[in-house]
Amino acid sequence: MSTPVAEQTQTSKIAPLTSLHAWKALEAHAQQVRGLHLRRLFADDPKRGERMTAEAAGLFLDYSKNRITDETLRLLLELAQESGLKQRIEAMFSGEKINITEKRAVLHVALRAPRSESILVDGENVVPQVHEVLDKMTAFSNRVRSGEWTGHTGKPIRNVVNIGIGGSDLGPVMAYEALRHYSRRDLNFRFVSNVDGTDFAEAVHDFEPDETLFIVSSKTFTTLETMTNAHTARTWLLKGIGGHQSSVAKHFVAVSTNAEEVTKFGIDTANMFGFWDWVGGRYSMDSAIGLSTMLAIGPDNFRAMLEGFHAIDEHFRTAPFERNLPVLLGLLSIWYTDFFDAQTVAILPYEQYLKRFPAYLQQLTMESNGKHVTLSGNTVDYETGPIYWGEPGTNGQHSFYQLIHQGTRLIPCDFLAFAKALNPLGRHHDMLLANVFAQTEALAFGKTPEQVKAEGTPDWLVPHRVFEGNRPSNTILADELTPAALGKLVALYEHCVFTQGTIWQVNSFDQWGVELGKALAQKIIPELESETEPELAHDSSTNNLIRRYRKQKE
Ligand code: G6Q
Repeated sequence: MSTPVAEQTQTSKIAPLTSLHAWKALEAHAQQVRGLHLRRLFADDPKRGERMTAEAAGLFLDYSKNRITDETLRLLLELAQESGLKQRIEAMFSGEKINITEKRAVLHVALRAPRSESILVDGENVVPQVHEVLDKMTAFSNRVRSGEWTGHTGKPIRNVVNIGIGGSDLGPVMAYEALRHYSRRDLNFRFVSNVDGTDFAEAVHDFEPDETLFIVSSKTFTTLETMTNAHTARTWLLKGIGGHQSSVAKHFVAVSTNAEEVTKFGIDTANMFGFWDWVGGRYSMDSAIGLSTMLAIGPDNFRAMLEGFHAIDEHFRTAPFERNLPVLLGLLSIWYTDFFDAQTVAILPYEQYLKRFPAYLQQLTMESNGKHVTLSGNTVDYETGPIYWGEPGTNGQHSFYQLIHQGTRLIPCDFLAFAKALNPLGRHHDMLLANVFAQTEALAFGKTPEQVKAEGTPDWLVPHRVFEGNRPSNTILADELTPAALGKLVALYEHCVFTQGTIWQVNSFDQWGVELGKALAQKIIPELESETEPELAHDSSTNNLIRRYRKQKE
């Protein structure tokens, strides 16, 4: 049997990462650079802050405050070349089945391809299908937003509840929060994901069933949490509307790849919005999974978001690596993860609307690159996906920034900010941005004992008030948080993840750890629910916890 092309691209042509010339050179180079301070690097090159920048589609990246020299960059770029990044990008964009463990193409880029483009999967152009679904979403959104779509009692929809989890929740929640400024304020949007009944109960507690639309978002339509919440929602609706089964069609729509299960649930497939197995959950916020986003911000804004995504897709595919934003971001994170033992990356948006962006990126990055086996099935002997985390600024400054400034760990940070405020209020925005610039400056340059003493600090207090500096950060500046800007930012990180995954030689597109979670509880559920004392065959701790719970819940 011949090896599929995608496998050849990654597994047979590329030598193990640590045997690559650039990798070995980086190991040696890291020893020399480790002792270099950003103070020195900036002092030696007065133009560094202007030179080490790159711009694409209105996103400006300043990466000068990183612990790198021109040589570091040269070697990292060589690593990208040697790792076959260019070929791998082409393989993704041309629909090759690069998700080898699930034998699937990876084509979230097709979700934002213009109508005129052609992307083939198994010989079929998928772009027309993408636009067909977008058009269906548009027609539906217009009907709901105009009040033409009415509920069972003839009232227009005022409340929209997205039921989904993981990739079918985090993107919709993040996008709704991020683009709230553009959303219809007379429509309420809520998101139910957790199987904890509180999530559903709180989401609907002030809603009238006959004004509420549920979007059941689930690629597989079999996910325990989502299906449990969907059934609870149906019961809630029917109870509130007097048990009329026919009301389900007016109050439930589905976003799924599984028409059979959607029909079984009782949703008419006419009200089902499809997507495809080549869209991974965490890469799906711009597919029909974004239906709640479109309902909130309207079809035109949704399409503007897609154009933003597409602009960065084109940039990623065509820009030389030394000016390629996702490639640069990806390479810098590899530099710290593998050569500085950094374990995390902090995402710090100085934009209140992006408050869920770090949570969104946690899934995108950690589910994609939280892998320890290469595409050829070997265990890696280097670190892969770092932990992504963060909070919006300036709030984080009053809590965990202490550790970033003066702790013992190296935490590379991405600062995100916008030149224009969506809610300009007095001096607020200048203050906000002043904090971004001040933080990156303080992290990089710190404060020496001499400077602290010169401020009149008593000797005993000096060590406590010294800031070593040399803490790396990127600053990403854009003009204004528009739908297009959000699309650009998400695509930037999607392709950064792709760059990392390619170099680490892992499959960024499967999630067997998540699949495990989906199966694990199934065995225990009947043991918790059974009327009679179940025979338990777990370890003694799990057996004991189950018995205790059964007793306590009575
Ligand atoms: C995403 C993951 C995972 C998935 C959820 C929901 O990449 O695969 O987070 O999105 O488990 O799955 P369903 O959409 O099938 O319900």
